[in-house]
Amino acid sequence: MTHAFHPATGLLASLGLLAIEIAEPIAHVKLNRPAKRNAVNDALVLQLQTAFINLPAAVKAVVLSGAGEHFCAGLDLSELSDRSVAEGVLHSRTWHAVMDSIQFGRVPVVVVLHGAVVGGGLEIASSCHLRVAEASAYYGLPEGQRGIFVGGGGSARVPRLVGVATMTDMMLTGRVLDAQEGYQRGLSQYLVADGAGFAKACELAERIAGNAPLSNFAVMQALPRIADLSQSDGLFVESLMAAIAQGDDAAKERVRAFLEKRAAKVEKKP
Ligand code: 1HE
Repeated sequence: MTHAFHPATGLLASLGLLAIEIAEPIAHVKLNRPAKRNAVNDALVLQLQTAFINLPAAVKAVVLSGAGEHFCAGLDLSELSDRSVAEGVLHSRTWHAVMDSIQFGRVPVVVVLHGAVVGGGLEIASSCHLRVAEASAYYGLPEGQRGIFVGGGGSARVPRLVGVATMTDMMLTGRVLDAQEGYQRGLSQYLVADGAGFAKACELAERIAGNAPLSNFAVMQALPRIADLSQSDGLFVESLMAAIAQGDDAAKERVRAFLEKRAAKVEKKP
Protein backbone atom coordinates (compact mmCIF):
# COMPACT_ATOMS: atom_id res chain seq x y z
CA MET A 1 0.00 0.00 0.00
CA THR A 2 1.43 3.43 -0.91
CA HIS A 3 0.17 6.67 0.56
CA ALA A 4 1.67 10.03 1.40
CA PHE A 5 0.40 9.93 4.96
CA HIS A 6 -0.57 6.95 7.00
CA PRO A 7 -4.20 7.09 8.13
CA ALA A 8 -3.17 5.96 11.62
CA THR A 9 -0.77 8.89 12.00
CA GLY A 10 -2.49 12.01 10.73
CA LEU A 11 0.21 13.75 12.76
CA LEU A 12 2.74 13.10 10.00
CA ALA A 13 0.61 15.19 7.66
CA SER A 14 1.58 18.40 9.44
CA LEU A 15 5.36 18.00 9.09
CA GLY A 16 5.91 20.66 6.43
CA LEU A 17 9.73 20.64 6.40
CA LEU A 18 9.74 16.90 5.79
CA ALA A 19 8.24 15.03 2.87
CA ILE A 20 7.02 11.66 4.11
CA GLU A 21 5.86 8.84 1.91
CA ILE A 22 4.99 5.39 3.11
CA ALA A 23 5.11 2.36 0.83
CA GLU A 24 4.78 -0.40 3.38
CA PRO A 25 7.00 -1.74 4.79
CA ILE A 26 9.28 1.25 3.97
CA ALA A 27 8.83 4.88 4.96
CA HIS A 28 10.70 7.50 2.95
CA VAL A 29 11.46 10.60 5.02
CA LYS A 30 12.98 13.49 3.06
CA LEU A 31 14.47 16.70 4.48
CA ASN A 32 12.52 19.18 2.39
CA ARG A 33 14.03 22.62 2.70
CA PRO A 34 16.13 22.72 -0.47
CA ALA A 35 16.21 26.54 -0.81
CA LYS A 36 18.21 26.57 2.45
CA ARG A 37 20.14 23.42 1.55
CA ASN A 38 18.10 21.53 4.16
CA ALA A 39 19.70 23.57 6.96
CA VAL A 40 18.16 22.30 10.19
CA ASN A 41 16.24 24.91 12.13
CA ASP A 42 14.42 24.23 15.41
CA ALA A 43 11.19 23.35 13.59
CA LEU A 44 12.89 20.82 11.34
CA VAL A 45 14.74 19.02 14.12
CA LEU A 46 11.49 18.66 16.09
CA GLN A 47 9.64 17.45 13.00
CA LEU A 48 12.27 14.76 12.57
CA GLN A 49 11.65 13.59 16.12
CA THR A 50 7.86 13.61 15.61
CA ALA A 51 8.24 11.57 12.43
CA PHE A 52 10.53 8.97 13.98
CA ILE A 53 8.53 8.42 17.14
CA ASN A 54 5.22 8.16 15.24
CA LEU A 55 6.16 5.66 12.57
CA PRO A 56 3.19 3.40 11.85
CA ALA A 57 3.55 -0.19 13.06
CA ALA A 58 3.55 -1.45 9.44
CA VAL A 59 6.81 0.41 8.75
CA LYS A 60 9.80 -1.91 9.17
CA ALA A 61 12.61 0.31 7.81
CA VAL A 62 13.14 3.96 6.88
CA VAL A 63 15.01 5.57 4.00
CA LEU A 64 16.11 9.12 4.87
CA SER A 65 17.29 11.57 2.20
CA GLY A 66 17.54 15.27 1.38
CA ALA A 67 15.74 17.25 -1.34
CA GLY A 68 17.71 19.34 -3.84
CA GLU A 69 21.45 19.46 -4.51
CA HIS A 70 22.64 18.63 -0.99
CA PHE A 71 21.76 16.22 1.78
CA CYS A 72 22.08 18.82 4.54
CA ALA A 73 23.99 22.05 5.28
CA GLY A 74 23.85 21.41 9.04
CA LEU A 75 22.51 23.67 11.72
CA ASP A 76 20.53 26.70 10.55
CA LEU A 77 23.11 29.32 11.48
CA SER A 78 20.55 32.13 11.33
CA GLU A 79 19.02 30.90 14.61
CA LEU A 80 22.29 30.61 16.49
CA SER A 81 23.20 34.18 17.40
CA ASP A 82 20.12 34.82 19.55
CA ARG A 83 20.79 31.94 21.95
CA SER A 84 22.11 32.39 25.50
CA VAL A 85 24.54 29.85 26.98
CA ALA A 86 21.70 28.16 28.86
CA GLU A 87 19.57 28.00 25.72
CA GLY A 88 22.56 26.61 23.83
CA VAL A 89 22.86 23.67 26.24
CA LEU A 90 19.15 22.91 25.96
CA HIS A 91 19.29 23.22 22.17
CA SER A 92 22.10 20.68 22.01
CA ARG A 93 20.25 18.35 24.38
CA THR A 94 17.20 18.59 22.10
CA TRP A 95 19.34 17.49 19.16
CA HIS A 96 20.66 14.61 21.28
CA ALA A 97 17.13 13.44 22.01
CA VAL A 98 16.18 13.70 18.34
CA MET A 99 19.29 11.85 17.11
CA ASP A 100 18.56 9.17 19.75
CA SER A 101 15.03 8.86 18.37
CA ILE A 102 16.67 7.91 15.05
CA GLN A 103 19.50 5.67 16.32
CA PHE A 104 17.50 4.00 19.08
CA GLY A 105 14.09 4.23 17.43
CA ARG A 106 11.88 1.34 16.43
CA VAL A 107 13.30 0.51 12.99
CA PRO A 108 16.61 0.70 11.10
CA VAL A 109 17.27 3.81 9.03
CA VAL A 110 19.21 3.85 5.74
CA VAL A 111 20.34 7.34 4.77
CA VAL A 112 21.13 8.51 1.22
CA LEU A 113 23.94 11.07 1.12
CA HIS A 114 24.63 13.46 -1.74
CA GLY A 115 26.28 16.87 -2.04
CA ALA A 116 27.05 18.57 1.26
CA VAL A 117 26.85 16.37 4.35
CA VAL A 118 28.20 18.92 6.77
CA GLY A 119 28.01 19.85 10.44
CA GLY A 120 24.64 18.81 11.79
CA GLY A 121 24.02 17.02 8.48
CA LEU A 122 26.87 14.65 9.30
CA GLU A 123 25.49 14.30 12.83
CA ILE A 124 22.12 13.21 11.40
CA ALA A 125 23.85 10.83 8.98
CA SER A 126 25.90 9.26 11.77
CA SER A 127 22.72 8.60 13.80
CA CYS A 128 21.43 6.35 11.02
CA HIS A 129 22.20 2.65 10.77
CA LEU A 130 23.48 2.47 7.18
CA ARG A 131 24.85 5.19 4.95
CA VAL A 132 24.65 5.05 1.14
CA ALA A 133 26.73 7.81 -0.47
CA GLU A 134 26.41 9.05 -4.01
CA ALA A 135 29.58 10.16 -5.83
CA SER A 136 28.71 13.84 -5.25
CA ALA A 137 28.72 13.50 -1.44
CA TYR A 138 31.28 15.35 0.63
CA TYR A 139 31.73 15.56 4.37
CA GLY A 140 32.79 18.50 6.50
CA LEU A 141 32.64 19.73 10.06
CA PRO A 142 32.81 23.53 9.58
CA GLU A 143 32.06 24.11 13.26
CA GLY A 144 35.78 24.74 13.81
CA GLN A 145 35.72 27.52 11.21
CA ARG A 146 32.46 28.98 12.55
CA GLY A 147 33.86 29.29 16.09
CA ILE A 148 31.51 26.70 17.55
CA PHE A 149 31.58 22.99 18.43
CA VAL A 150 29.46 20.06 17.36
CA GLY A 151 26.27 19.86 19.44
CA GLY A 152 24.13 17.24 17.78
CA GLY A 153 25.96 14.14 18.97
CA GLY A 154 28.83 14.37 16.49
CA SER A 155 31.62 14.12 19.06
CA ALA A 156 30.25 10.75 20.20
CA ARG A 157 29.10 9.28 16.89
CA VAL A 158 31.52 10.50 14.20
CA PRO A 159 34.69 9.18 15.96
CA ARG A 160 32.97 5.80 16.27
CA LEU A 161 32.88 5.74 12.45
CA VAL A 162 36.18 7.39 11.46
CA GLY A 163 38.22 7.67 14.67
CA VAL A 164 39.06 10.66 16.85
CA ALA A 165 42.11 11.58 14.71
CA THR A 166 40.10 12.09 11.50
CA MET A 167 37.40 14.08 13.27
CA THR A 168 40.08 16.21 14.93
CA ASP A 169 41.61 16.93 11.51
CA MET A 170 38.21 17.82 10.00
CA MET A 171 37.42 20.21 12.83
CA LEU A 172 40.82 21.83 13.29
CA THR A 173 41.74 22.29 9.64
CA GLY A 174 38.36 22.31 7.91
CA ARG A 175 39.38 19.22 5.92
CA VAL A 176 36.59 18.05 3.65
CA LEU A 177 36.43 14.37 2.71
CA ASP A 178 35.05 13.45 -0.69
CA ALA A 179 32.72 10.50 -1.26
CA GLN A 180 35.58 8.09 -2.00
CA GLU A 181 37.55 9.10 1.12
CA GLY A 182 34.41 8.91 3.22
CA TYR A 183 33.74 5.41 1.93
CA GLN A 184 37.31 4.27 2.57
CA ARG A 185 37.25 5.65 6.12
CA GLY A 186 33.88 4.12 7.01
CA LEU A 187 31.63 7.16 6.80
CA SER A 188 29.50 5.34 4.24
CA GLN A 189 29.04 1.61 3.82
CA TYR A 190 28.01 1.91 0.16
CA LEU A 191 29.22 4.21 -2.62
CA VAL A 192 27.09 4.51 -5.75
CA ALA A 193 26.82 6.74 -8.83
CA ASP A 194 24.97 10.05 -8.65
CA GLY A 195 21.24 9.45 -8.76
CA ALA A 196 21.53 5.79 -7.75
CA GLY A 197 21.42 6.26 -3.97
CA PHE A 198 17.68 6.11 -3.41
CA ALA A 199 17.21 2.86 -5.34
CA LYS A 200 20.15 1.29 -3.49
CA ALA A 201 18.81 2.46 -0.12
CA CYS A 202 15.34 1.06 -0.92
CA GLU A 203 16.87 -2.28 -1.92
CA LEU A 204 18.74 -2.42 1.41
CA ALA A 205 15.68 -1.28 3.37
CA GLU A 206 13.56 -4.02 1.77
CA ARG A 207 16.15 -6.59 2.82
CA ILE A 208 16.25 -5.19 6.37
CA ALA A 209 12.44 -5.17 6.56
CA GLY A 210 12.46 -8.88 5.74
CA ASN A 211 14.47 -9.76 8.87
CA ALA A 212 12.88 -11.04 12.05
CA PRO A 213 11.94 -7.93 14.08
CA LEU A 214 13.86 -9.09 17.15
CA SER A 215 17.05 -9.53 15.11
CA ASN A 216 16.77 -5.94 13.88
CA PHE A 217 16.02 -4.82 17.43
CA ALA A 218 19.13 -6.59 18.74
CA VAL A 219 21.37 -5.08 16.05
CA MET A 220 20.03 -1.57 16.63
CA GLN A 221 19.79 -1.60 20.41
CA ALA A 222 22.36 -4.11 21.65
CA LEU A 223 25.29 -3.70 19.24
CA PRO A 224 26.12 -0.03 19.94
CA ARG A 225 25.63 -0.53 23.69
CA ILE A 226 27.85 -3.63 23.76
CA ALA A 227 30.51 -1.62 21.93
CA ASP A 228 30.47 0.82 24.87
CA LEU A 229 30.88 -1.93 27.50
CA SER A 230 33.90 -3.84 28.72
CA GLN A 231 34.40 -7.12 26.85
CA SER A 232 33.21 -9.12 29.84
CA ASP A 233 30.03 -7.06 30.34
CA GLY A 234 29.42 -6.97 26.59
CA LEU A 235 29.62 -10.74 26.30
CA PHE A 236 27.14 -11.12 29.15
CA VAL A 237 24.66 -8.77 27.45
CA GLU A 238 25.25 -10.64 24.19
CA SER A 239 24.22 -13.92 25.82
CA LEU A 240 20.99 -12.43 27.09
CA MET A 241 20.18 -10.82 23.75
CA ALA A 242 21.02 -14.01 21.85
CA ALA A 243 18.75 -16.11 24.08
CA ILE A 244 15.88 -13.64 23.73
CA ALA A 245 16.21 -13.49 19.93
CA GLN A 246 16.50 -17.23 19.41
CA GLY A 247 13.57 -17.94 21.72
CA ASP A 248 11.23 -15.99 19.45
CA ASP A 249 8.87 -17.91 17.13
CA ALA A 250 10.18 -15.98 14.12
CA ALA A 251 13.71 -17.29 14.78
CA LYS A 252 12.54 -20.86 15.28
CA GLU A 253 10.60 -20.81 12.00
CA ARG A 254 13.53 -19.33 10.08
CA VAL A 255 15.97 -21.94 11.40
CA ARG A 256 13.46 -24.72 10.64
CA ALA A 257 13.02 -23.34 7.11
CA PHE A 258 16.76 -23.60 6.49
CA LEU A 259 16.99 -27.14 7.86
CA GLU A 260 14.04 -28.16 5.68
CA LYS A 261 15.77 -26.58 2.65
CA ARG A 262 13.06 -23.91 2.28
CA ALA A 263 15.38 -20.95 2.97
CA ALA A 264 18.10 -19.31 0.90
CA LYS A 265 21.71 -20.31 1.41
CA VAL A 266 24.41 -17.73 2.08
CA GLU A 267 25.63 -16.75 -1.37
CA LYS A 268 28.44 -14.69 -2.79
CA LYS A 269 27.21 -11.80 -4.94
CA PRO A 270 27.38 -12.72 -8.67
C1 1HE B 1 22.07 28.32 5.23
C2 1HE B 1 22.93 27.31 5.68
C3 1HE B 1 23.05 27.10 7.08
C4 1HE B 1 22.98 27.35 3.52
N1 1HE B 1 22.32 27.90 7.88
N2 1HE B 1 21.39 29.09 6.08
N3 1HE B 1 26.87 24.66 8.38
C5 1HE B 1 27.72 25.31 7.59
O1 1HE B 1 28.58 26.04 8.02
C6 1HE B 1 27.51 25.14 6.10
C7 1HE B 1 27.06 26.44 5.49
N4 1HE B 1 26.60 26.27 4.11
C8 1HE B 1 27.45 26.16 3.07
O2 1HE B 1 28.66 26.07 3.20
C9 1HE B 1 26.83 26.15 1.70
O3 1HE B 1 25.51 26.71 1.80
C10 1HE B 1 26.68 24.72 1.08
C11 1HE B 1 28.09 24.21 0.71
C12 1HE B 1 26.01 23.74 2.02
C13 1HE B 1 25.81 24.80 -0.20
O4 1HE B 1 26.33 25.81 -1.06
P1 1HE B 1 25.39 26.40 -2.23
O5 1HE B 1 26.24 27.31 -3.05
O6 1HE B 1 24.70 25.27 -2.92
O7 1HE B 1 24.22 27.23 -1.48
P2 1HE B 1 24.28 28.69 -0.82
O8 1HE B 1 24.08 29.73 -1.88
O9 1HE B 1 25.47 28.83 0.05
O10 1HE B 1 23.01 28.64 0.16
C14 1HE B 1 21.67 28.74 -0.32
C15 1HE B 1 20.86 29.39 0.78
O11 1HE B 1 20.86 28.53 1.93
C16 1HE B 1 21.45 30.71 1.26
O12 1HE B 1 20.37 31.51 1.69
P3 1HE B 1 19.79 32.72 0.75
O13 1HE B 1 18.70 33.33 1.57
O14 1HE B 1 20.98 33.63 0.49
O15 1HE B 1 19.31 32.05 -0.51
C17 1HE B 1 22.27 30.30 2.45
O16 1HE B 1 22.47 31.37 3.38
C18 1HE B 1 21.37 29.24 3.05
N5 1HE B 1 22.12 28.33 3.89
N6 1HE B 1 23.48 26.71 4.59
C19 1HE B 1 21.54 28.85 7.40
N7 1HE B 1 23.81 26.14 7.58
C20 1HE B 1 23.65 20.68 16.27
S1 1HE B 1 25.01 21.59 16.09
C21 1HE B 1 25.49 21.49 14.45
C22 1HE B 1 26.46 22.59 14.13
C23 1HE B 1 26.57 22.83 12.68
O17 1HE B 1 25.91 22.21 11.88
S2 1HE B 1 27.68 24.02 12.21
C24 1HE B 1 27.75 23.89 10.49
C25 1HE B 1 26.77 24.80 9.81
